[in-house]
Amino acid sequence: MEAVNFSLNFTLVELKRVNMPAVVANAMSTFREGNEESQPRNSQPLEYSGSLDSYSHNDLTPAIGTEYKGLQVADILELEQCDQLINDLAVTISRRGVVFLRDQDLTPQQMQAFGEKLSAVAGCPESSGIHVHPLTEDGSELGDQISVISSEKQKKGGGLTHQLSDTSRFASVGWHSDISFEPVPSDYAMLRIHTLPETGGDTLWASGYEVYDRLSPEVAGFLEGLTATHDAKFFHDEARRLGNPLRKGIRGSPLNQGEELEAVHPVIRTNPVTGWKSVYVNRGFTKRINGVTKDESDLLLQYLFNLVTQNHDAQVRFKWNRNDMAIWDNRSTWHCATYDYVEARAGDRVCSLGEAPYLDPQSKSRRRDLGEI
Ligand SMILES: O=C(O)CCC(=O)C(=O)O
Ligand SMILES: [Fe+2]
Repeated sequence: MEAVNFSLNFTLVELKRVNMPAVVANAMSTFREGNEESQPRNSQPLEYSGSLDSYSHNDLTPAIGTEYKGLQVADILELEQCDQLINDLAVTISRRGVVFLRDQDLTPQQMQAFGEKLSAVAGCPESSGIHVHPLTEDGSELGDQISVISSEKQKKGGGLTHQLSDTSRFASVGWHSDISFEPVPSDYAMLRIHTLPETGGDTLWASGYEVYDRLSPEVAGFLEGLTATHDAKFFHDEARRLGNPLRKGIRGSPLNQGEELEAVHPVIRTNPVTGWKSVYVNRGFTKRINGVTKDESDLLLQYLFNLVTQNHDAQVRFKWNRNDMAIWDNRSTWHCATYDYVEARAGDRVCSLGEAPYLDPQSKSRRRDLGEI
């Protein structure tokens, strides 16, 4: 059995930055993982300018989640200072993990335009666009880049909870970060629920920054040298069950194609918008921590998943009203739907792609950066 390396002497995967000044290229060379064809455009965290301060808002918990009232995304798209507002929204979403915008009057197409703009303003690589889910049907009603979240599909065995499979019946089985099985996964995702039951169907989010801050420096340092394999091979079964062929072409980035549905990412990643470290493994897609034994991997993953599900002070639970929209940063949060209702529940969803995940060992813990520890 190979000894587990608890020291900080990890092999660095060197990143070469194309067309970057030498000083930045040197700084980038210490990054772990990442991909030179899919790097963030900003080399420093983004700054908040204060343009959203005049909108009524409140933090739903200290760790995660901010709600805005009276802010209409469709209006922002038309304003002269659109880019500044979207910059501040990106910073707020990335810092707070998830933002809730009540009662949004916008079409799925406006949602898509907004998703593209948000991701670009936040510095996604040129090669990243809106994701096309591998299960999206060809010729879908709203186009390839808008997914429909629907309880009817779920009943046919769709989604992460595989209701037709012999799987755990713990509600917490559904915690995930969107599409982490792609080499270039999501930066932001947004969901607007337009059809909902009288009660039930809440969604929960948890903070990857806060979970990172629950680790001792020793264990955090150890995990910072590791990668994990994320895998969505179960989508092959699901595609068969739903009778749709899997999408094997480009799914929003030239790096996301084919039928492998598997990717290797650092266990701890840096969010380029905040510069903060986050735990990046999830119950839905992460199957294996690499370079350790299977037993060690199972133990480590279970521990990290427990930190997500058992720390309700790292979570926020959102109760939807009709046409509310949530926008979250998939690099630094997990989320979990609640299937406690029988009526119909449906909404539209857009998921943009960010950078290939990387770890900048110089990046900070959220609490340390905020002066809380
Ligand atoms: O239905 C929900 O509440 C969440 C669905 C989901 O996981 C997503 O939109 O990414
Ligand atoms: Fe999701």
